[in-house]
Amino acid sequence: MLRKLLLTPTCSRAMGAFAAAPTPGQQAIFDKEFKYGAHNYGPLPVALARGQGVNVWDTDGKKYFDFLAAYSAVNQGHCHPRIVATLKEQCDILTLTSRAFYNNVLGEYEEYMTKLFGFDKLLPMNTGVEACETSVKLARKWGYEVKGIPENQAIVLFAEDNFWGRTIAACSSSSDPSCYTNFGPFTPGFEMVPFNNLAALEEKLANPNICAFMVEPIQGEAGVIIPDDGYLKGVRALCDKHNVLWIADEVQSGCGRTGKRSACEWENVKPDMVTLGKALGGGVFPVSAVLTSDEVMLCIKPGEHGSTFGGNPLGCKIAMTAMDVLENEGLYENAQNMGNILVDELRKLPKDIVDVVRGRGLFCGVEIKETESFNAWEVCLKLRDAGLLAKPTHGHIIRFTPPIVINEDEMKECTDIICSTISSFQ
Ligand code: IF1
Repeated sequence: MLRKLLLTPTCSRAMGAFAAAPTPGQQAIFDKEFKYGAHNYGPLPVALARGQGVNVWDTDGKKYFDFLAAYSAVNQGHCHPRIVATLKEQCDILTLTSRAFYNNVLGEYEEYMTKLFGFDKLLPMNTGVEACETSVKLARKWGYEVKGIPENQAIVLFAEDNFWGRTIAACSSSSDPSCYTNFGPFTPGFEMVPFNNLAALEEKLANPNICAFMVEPIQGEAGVIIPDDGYLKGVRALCDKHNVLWIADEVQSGCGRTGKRSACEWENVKPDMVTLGKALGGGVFPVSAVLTSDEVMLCIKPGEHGSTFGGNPLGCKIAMTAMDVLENEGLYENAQNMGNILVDELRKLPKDIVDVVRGRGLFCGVEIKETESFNAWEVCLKLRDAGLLAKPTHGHIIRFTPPIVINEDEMKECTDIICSTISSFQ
C-alpha cells in the first residue's frame, strides 16, 4: 500500500497528516524528478543541496542530521576533507586507463587492502552488486575447477531475506517479492536457506554440488537483523566441513559501520571471500572489491571477468584515503561508543511504540508498533521536520545509520530529536 502512495509526490497522505508541507522550491524538485525520472524510488520528501560531516542542508537552507548516510556509503561523513582532497588531486593527474593497460595506483591499492584485511588478492569493481556478482562467478569457477563439481551443476546458497542489489542474479537469489516479481526468468543454480539457522544450513550443505554460501554478517535491508552469537563461527565450521566457500557480503556491514573494520571480526572469523563497497568509496565515488585467497582468485584468468571502470586510479586513491580515515581517525571505536548511546536511549522509549531495538555499532534498527494513524513513514516525516533524516524499511522498521564521525554532543541532540518525536505519537 505504501509503495503505491509513494509514487505520487503531491499525495497528501504521503506527506503525512501532520507533517509540514514542502516549500514551492522543494516541490518543484520533486515534480521534475517525478515527470522525467523513472519511478523506481519513493524518496522521503526532502531535496538536499549540501552536506558536511553528519549534516545535510536542503535547498531552503534547512539543516538536518543525516541518519541514513547514503545507505552507509558516507560512513566517513559528507565531503570528508581528506577524501575530497584526494579526489581533487587525482582528478588532475589520471582518472581512468581501463585494465587494458597498467596504471601506477592499482597495485599499490591492492597491496594496501590485502594487507589490511588479511587476504591474498583483491578484484576491483565499482558497485556493491558487482562485487557480490563477482564473488558468485569466482565461487562457481572454483566449484568446477577446484572442488570438482560436474559441469553446470554448481549451486550457490544464499540466506533468506538477503539483499545484495538489483541485477538479475541478485533478484534471482532474493526472497523478497518486490525484488523479484515479474523479473523472471531467474538465474538457475541458486538456493536459499533461513538466516541464523545452522541446522538448516548443515542440512543444505550435504549437497556436494554447493560451491558457496553467501550471507551478510548482519542483514541490512531485512531490518538490521543481527544473528545469534556463534552463528558466524558456526557458518565457518560448517563451510570448512563441507568444503564450501563462505562469502561474507560486507558491502553494508563493513568499513566501520558496526564499529569494526568488518562485522565478521565480532566473532573473530575469516570468510573465504569478502565483498566490500559503499563506504570504500568514501561517499564520493563508487568503489567495490572482492577479497579472497590465491586458490579462489586465480581460478579466473585474463579475459574471463572485468569492468571498464574497475581498478581505475581515481577510485583506488579515494579508497585508500577512505580506509585510512576509518583506520586512523578513531572511527571504529567511535561507532561503538556512539552506537551504545543511541541504542541505550532508544531502548528507553515506551514499548507500546517502539517494539524492538537492534544495534551493533552504528548499524541500528527499530521496529515501530504500527497503528491506523501511526507508522514508520509518518515517524520519518516528523523526524524530517524536527531536523533528522531516516528512511523506513519494510513498512514498520526504521534504520538509524548516521555517519560514524558523529560526536557525543551531536548524538545527544539526535537522540533527543528521535525520542521526543517518537514519544509525540503517544
Ligand atoms: C538501494 C538496503 C541499505 C547491500 C548489501 C550489496 C548491496 C547492498 C549488503 C549492493 C545495497 C542498498 C542499496 C540501496 C538500498 C540499500 C540498503 F536498504 F537495501 F538495506 F544500504 F540500507 N550488499 N544496499 O546492502 O550495493 O550495488 O547498491 O552499491 O537503493 O537499493 P550497490
